[in-house]
Amino acid sequence: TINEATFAATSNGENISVKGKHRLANDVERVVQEHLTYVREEMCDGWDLIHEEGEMKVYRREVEENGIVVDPLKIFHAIQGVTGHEICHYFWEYQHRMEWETTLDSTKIIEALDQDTVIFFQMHKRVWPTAQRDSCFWSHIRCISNSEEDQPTWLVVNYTTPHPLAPIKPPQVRLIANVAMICETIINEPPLNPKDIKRENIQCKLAYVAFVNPGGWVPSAAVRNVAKREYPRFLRRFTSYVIEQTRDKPILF
Ligand code: 16H
Repeated sequence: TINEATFAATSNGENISVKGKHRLANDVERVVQEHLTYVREEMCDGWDLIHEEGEMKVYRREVEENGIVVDPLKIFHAIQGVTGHEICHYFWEYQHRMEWETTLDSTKIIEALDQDTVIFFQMHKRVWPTAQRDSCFWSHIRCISNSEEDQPTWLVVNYTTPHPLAPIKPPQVRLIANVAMICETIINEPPLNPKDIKRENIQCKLAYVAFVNPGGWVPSAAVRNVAKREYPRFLRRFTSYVIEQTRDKPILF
Protein backbone atom coordinates (compact mmCIF):
# COMPACT_ATOMS: atom_id res chain seq x y z
CA THR A 1 0.00 0.00 0.00
CA ILE A 2 0.98 3.59 -0.38
CA ASN A 3 1.50 3.86 3.37
CA GLU A 4 4.14 1.17 3.37
CA ALA A 5 5.89 2.34 0.24
CA THR A 6 8.13 5.36 0.54
CA PHE A 7 7.43 6.15 -3.08
CA ALA A 8 4.75 5.75 -5.64
CA ALA A 9 5.19 6.21 -9.36
CA THR A 10 2.67 8.07 -11.46
CA SER A 11 1.52 6.61 -14.77
CA ASN A 12 4.05 8.67 -16.72
CA GLY A 13 6.87 7.33 -14.60
CA GLU A 14 7.40 10.42 -12.46
CA ASN A 15 8.22 9.95 -8.83
CA ILE A 16 5.91 11.55 -6.37
CA SER A 17 7.01 11.80 -2.80
CA VAL A 18 5.23 10.14 0.05
CA LYS A 19 5.90 10.37 3.77
CA GLY A 20 8.06 13.47 3.63
CA LYS A 21 10.76 12.11 1.32
CA HIS A 22 11.57 14.28 -1.67
CA ARG A 23 10.82 13.20 -5.25
CA LEU A 24 14.42 12.28 -6.09
CA ALA A 25 15.22 10.41 -2.86
CA ASN A 26 15.14 7.01 -4.62
CA ASP A 27 17.59 8.20 -7.30
CA VAL A 28 19.89 9.69 -4.70
CA GLU A 29 19.90 6.44 -2.76
CA ARG A 30 20.65 4.33 -5.83
CA VAL A 31 23.47 6.55 -7.10
CA VAL A 32 25.09 6.85 -3.65
CA GLN A 33 25.13 3.04 -3.29
CA GLU A 34 26.54 2.62 -6.82
CA HIS A 35 29.41 4.96 -5.99
CA LEU A 36 30.21 3.19 -2.73
CA THR A 37 30.47 -0.10 -4.61
CA TYR A 38 32.36 1.32 -7.59
CA VAL A 39 34.99 3.17 -5.55
CA ARG A 40 36.09 -0.11 -3.93
CA GLU A 41 36.62 -1.89 -7.27
CA GLU A 42 40.19 -2.72 -8.19
CA MET A 43 41.89 -0.49 -10.72
CA CYS A 44 42.97 -3.00 -13.33
CA ASP A 45 42.53 -3.51 -17.08
CA GLY A 46 42.01 -0.42 -19.13
CA TRP A 47 42.85 2.16 -16.48
CA ASP A 48 45.78 4.43 -17.34
CA LEU A 49 47.62 6.49 -14.76
CA ILE A 50 47.65 9.83 -16.61
CA HIS A 51 49.02 12.10 -13.89
CA GLU A 52 50.90 11.68 -10.64
CA GLU A 53 51.80 14.49 -8.31
CA GLY A 54 52.84 13.79 -4.72
CA GLU A 55 50.05 11.72 -3.20
CA MET A 56 47.67 12.48 -6.06
CA LYS A 57 47.08 9.84 -8.72
CA VAL A 58 44.77 10.47 -11.67
CA TYR A 59 43.46 7.47 -13.61
CA ARG A 60 41.26 7.32 -16.64
CA ARG A 61 39.76 4.76 -18.96
CA GLU A 62 39.30 5.77 -22.59
CA VAL A 63 35.66 5.26 -23.59
CA GLU A 64 33.66 6.76 -26.44
CA GLU A 65 29.90 6.66 -26.94
CA ASN A 66 28.72 7.47 -30.47
CA GLY A 67 32.03 9.16 -31.13
CA ILE A 68 31.83 11.30 -28.00
CA VAL A 69 34.52 10.97 -25.34
CA VAL A 70 33.02 9.91 -21.99
CA ASP A 71 36.22 8.69 -20.30
CA PRO A 72 35.57 7.59 -16.71
CA LEU A 73 38.02 9.22 -14.32
CA LYS A 74 39.20 8.32 -10.82
CA ILE A 75 41.51 10.37 -8.68
CA PHE A 76 43.02 9.23 -5.40
CA HIS A 77 44.64 11.66 -3.04
CA ALA A 78 45.73 11.99 0.59
CA ILE A 79 45.58 15.37 2.26
CA GLN A 80 47.31 16.12 5.54
CA GLY A 81 45.59 18.08 8.29
CA VAL A 82 41.96 17.95 7.18
CA THR A 83 39.03 15.57 7.70
CA GLY A 84 36.72 13.97 5.16
CA HIS A 85 33.88 16.00 6.61
CA GLU A 86 35.80 19.23 5.96
CA ILE A 87 36.65 18.27 2.37
CA CYS A 88 33.04 17.31 1.62
CA HIS A 89 31.68 20.38 3.37
CA TYR A 90 33.71 22.75 1.19
CA PHE A 91 32.97 20.75 -1.96
CA TRP A 92 29.22 20.76 -1.35
CA GLU A 93 28.64 24.22 0.13
CA TYR A 94 27.67 26.67 -2.53
CA GLN A 95 29.02 29.74 -0.65
CA HIS A 96 32.62 28.58 -1.09
CA ARG A 97 32.37 27.32 -4.65
CA MET A 98 33.45 30.32 -6.68
CA GLU A 99 36.52 30.70 -4.48
CA TRP A 100 38.05 27.44 -5.72
CA GLU A 101 36.22 26.71 -9.01
CA THR A 102 38.03 28.11 -12.03
CA THR A 103 35.92 26.40 -14.69
CA LEU A 104 32.61 28.17 -13.93
CA ASP A 105 31.03 31.46 -14.96
CA SER A 106 28.24 31.07 -12.39
CA THR A 107 26.53 28.76 -9.95
CA LYS A 108 23.15 28.93 -8.28
CA ILE A 109 20.81 26.77 -6.24
CA ILE A 110 17.45 26.43 -7.96
CA GLU A 111 15.82 24.07 -5.47
CA ALA A 112 16.51 22.60 -2.05
CA LEU A 113 15.11 19.07 -1.84
CA ASP A 114 16.09 18.55 1.78
CA GLN A 115 18.83 19.63 4.19
CA ASP A 116 21.46 17.55 2.40
CA THR A 117 20.26 17.71 -1.20
CA VAL A 118 20.05 20.73 -3.47
CA ILE A 119 19.71 21.27 -7.21
CA PHE A 120 22.34 23.44 -8.86
CA PHE A 121 22.31 25.25 -12.17
CA GLN A 122 25.82 26.13 -13.34
CA MET A 123 27.23 27.94 -16.33
CA HIS A 124 30.62 26.59 -17.36
CA LYS A 125 33.37 28.64 -18.91
CA ARG A 126 33.39 28.29 -22.62
CA VAL A 127 36.22 26.14 -23.98
CA TRP A 128 37.20 27.54 -27.33
CA PRO A 129 36.17 26.59 -30.03
CA THR A 130 33.26 24.56 -28.63
CA ALA A 131 29.78 25.73 -27.58
CA GLN A 132 29.30 26.90 -24.02
CA ARG A 133 28.14 24.22 -21.57
CA ASP A 134 25.73 24.44 -18.67
CA SER A 135 24.76 21.85 -16.08
CA CYS A 136 21.82 21.10 -13.84
CA PHE A 137 22.32 18.50 -11.15
CA TRP A 138 21.28 17.41 -7.70
CA SER A 139 24.06 17.54 -5.16
CA HIS A 140 23.86 15.41 -2.05
CA ILE A 141 26.12 15.25 1.00
CA ARG A 142 26.15 12.29 3.35
CA CYS A 143 27.92 10.81 6.33
CA ILE A 144 28.13 7.01 6.61
CA SER A 145 29.17 5.39 9.86
CA ASN A 146 30.99 2.12 9.33
CA SER A 147 31.61 1.13 12.92
CA GLU A 148 31.82 2.58 16.42
CA GLU A 149 35.62 2.93 16.34
CA ASP A 150 36.22 4.08 12.77
CA GLN A 151 35.78 7.62 11.52
CA PRO A 152 32.74 7.83 9.24
CA THR A 153 32.97 8.03 5.45
CA TRP A 154 31.78 11.32 3.98
CA LEU A 155 30.63 11.72 0.42
CA VAL A 156 29.14 14.18 -2.02
CA VAL A 157 27.43 13.11 -5.24
CA ASN A 158 26.58 15.44 -8.15
CA TYR A 159 24.18 13.89 -10.64
CA THR A 160 22.53 15.47 -13.68
CA THR A 161 18.78 15.98 -13.54
CA PRO A 162 16.30 17.93 -15.67
CA HIS A 163 14.50 20.84 -14.02
CA PRO A 164 11.66 23.12 -15.15
CA LEU A 165 13.65 26.15 -13.97
CA ALA A 166 16.60 25.13 -16.13
CA PRO A 167 15.43 24.47 -19.68
CA ILE A 168 18.13 23.78 -22.26
CA LYS A 169 18.49 26.85 -24.45
CA PRO A 170 20.42 26.15 -27.66
CA PRO A 171 23.14 26.87 -28.71
CA GLN A 172 24.02 26.11 -25.11
CA VAL A 173 24.87 22.45 -24.55
CA ARG A 174 24.15 20.58 -21.34
CA LEU A 175 26.91 18.58 -19.65
CA ILE A 176 25.78 15.23 -18.32
CA ALA A 177 27.62 14.18 -15.20
CA ASN A 178 27.80 11.70 -12.40
CA VAL A 179 30.50 12.78 -9.98
CA ALA A 180 31.41 11.66 -6.47
CA MET A 181 33.83 12.85 -3.82
CA ILE A 182 34.33 10.10 -1.22
CA CYS A 183 36.46 10.70 1.85
CA GLU A 184 37.82 8.80 4.81
CA THR A 185 39.63 10.30 7.78
CA ILE A 186 42.70 8.61 9.21
CA ILE A 187 43.96 9.48 12.69
CA ASN A 188 47.64 8.71 13.15
CA GLU A 189 48.89 7.87 16.64
CA PRO A 190 45.54 8.70 18.24
CA PRO A 191 45.99 10.30 21.67
CA LEU A 192 44.10 8.71 24.57
CA ASN A 193 41.76 11.64 24.80
CA PRO A 194 40.06 12.39 21.46
CA LYS A 195 40.04 16.06 22.47
CA ASP A 196 43.85 16.07 22.08
CA ILE A 197 43.77 15.19 18.36
CA LYS A 198 45.67 17.83 16.43
CA ARG A 199 45.64 18.63 12.73
CA GLU A 200 49.11 17.09 12.38
CA ASN A 201 47.59 13.74 13.45
CA ILE A 202 44.92 13.65 10.78
CA GLN A 203 44.79 12.82 7.12
CA CYS A 204 42.00 12.58 4.59
CA LYS A 205 42.01 9.81 1.99
CA LEU A 206 40.02 11.07 -0.91
CA ALA A 207 38.59 9.45 -4.03
CA TYR A 208 37.07 11.62 -6.75
CA VAL A 209 35.15 9.81 -9.45
CA ALA A 210 33.75 11.45 -12.57
CA PHE A 211 31.66 10.31 -15.49
CA VAL A 212 31.15 13.35 -17.67
CA ASN A 213 29.54 13.38 -21.09
CA PRO A 214 30.21 16.68 -22.89
CA GLY A 215 26.66 16.49 -24.24
CA GLY A 216 27.59 17.03 -27.85
CA TRP A 217 30.46 16.42 -30.16
CA VAL A 218 33.84 17.82 -29.22
CA PRO A 219 37.11 16.68 -30.82
CA SER A 220 38.33 13.72 -28.74
CA ALA A 221 41.86 15.04 -28.38
CA ALA A 222 40.56 18.39 -27.13
CA VAL A 223 38.40 16.85 -24.39
CA ARG A 224 41.20 14.54 -23.30
CA ASN A 225 43.72 17.35 -23.15
CA VAL A 226 41.39 19.63 -21.22
CA ALA A 227 40.55 16.83 -18.79
CA LYS A 228 44.19 15.83 -18.25
CA ARG A 229 45.10 19.42 -17.42
CA GLU A 230 41.97 20.57 -15.54
CA TYR A 231 41.21 17.71 -13.14
CA PRO A 232 44.61 17.79 -11.39
CA ARG A 233 44.43 21.59 -11.37
CA PHE A 234 41.00 21.49 -9.76
CA LEU A 235 42.05 19.05 -7.05
CA ARG A 236 45.28 20.90 -6.28
CA ARG A 237 43.47 24.20 -5.95
CA PHE A 238 40.46 22.83 -4.10
CA THR A 239 42.48 20.91 -1.49
CA SER A 240 44.81 23.89 -0.85
CA TYR A 241 41.70 25.99 -0.38
CA VAL A 242 40.32 23.61 2.25
CA ILE A 243 43.67 23.45 4.07
CA GLU A 244 43.82 27.24 4.08
CA GLN A 245 40.22 27.65 5.29
CA THR A 246 40.45 25.12 8.10
CA ARG A 247 44.01 25.78 9.35
CA ASP A 248 42.99 27.86 12.39
CA LYS A 249 39.53 26.40 12.90
CA PRO A 250 38.57 23.60 15.30
CA ILE A 251 38.67 20.22 13.58
CA LEU A 252 35.29 19.27 12.10
CA PHE A 253 34.99 15.50 12.55
O1 16H B 1 33.44 18.50 -9.56
C1 16H B 1 33.79 19.65 -9.80
N1 16H B 1 32.95 20.69 -9.66
C2 16H B 1 31.59 20.56 -9.20
C3 16H B 1 31.21 21.82 -8.46
O2 16H B 1 31.21 22.93 -9.29
C4 16H B 1 30.61 20.36 -10.36
C5 16H B 1 30.88 19.09 -11.12
C6 16H B 1 29.95 18.94 -12.31
C7 16H B 1 30.49 19.09 -13.58
C8 16H B 1 29.67 19.00 -14.70
C9 16H B 1 28.31 18.73 -14.54
C10 16H B 1 27.79 18.55 -13.26
C11 16H B 1 28.62 18.67 -12.14
O3 16H B 1 30.82 17.97 -10.29
C12 16H B 1 35.17 19.96 -10.31
C13 16H B 1 35.16 19.78 -11.77
C14 16H B 1 36.50 20.00 -12.41
C15 16H B 1 36.31 19.99 -13.90
C16 16H B 1 37.57 19.74 -14.65
C17 16H B 1 37.39 19.95 -16.14
C18 16H B 1 36.71 18.80 -16.83
C19 16H B 1 36.85 18.84 -18.31
C20 16H B 1 35.92 17.83 -18.97
C21 16H B 1 35.77 18.08 -20.45
C22 16H B 1 34.40 18.56 -20.82
C23 16H B 1 34.33 18.96 -22.27
C24 16H B 1 34.22 20.45 -22.48
C25 16H B 1 34.47 20.83 -23.91
C26 16H B 1 35.93 20.80 -24.32
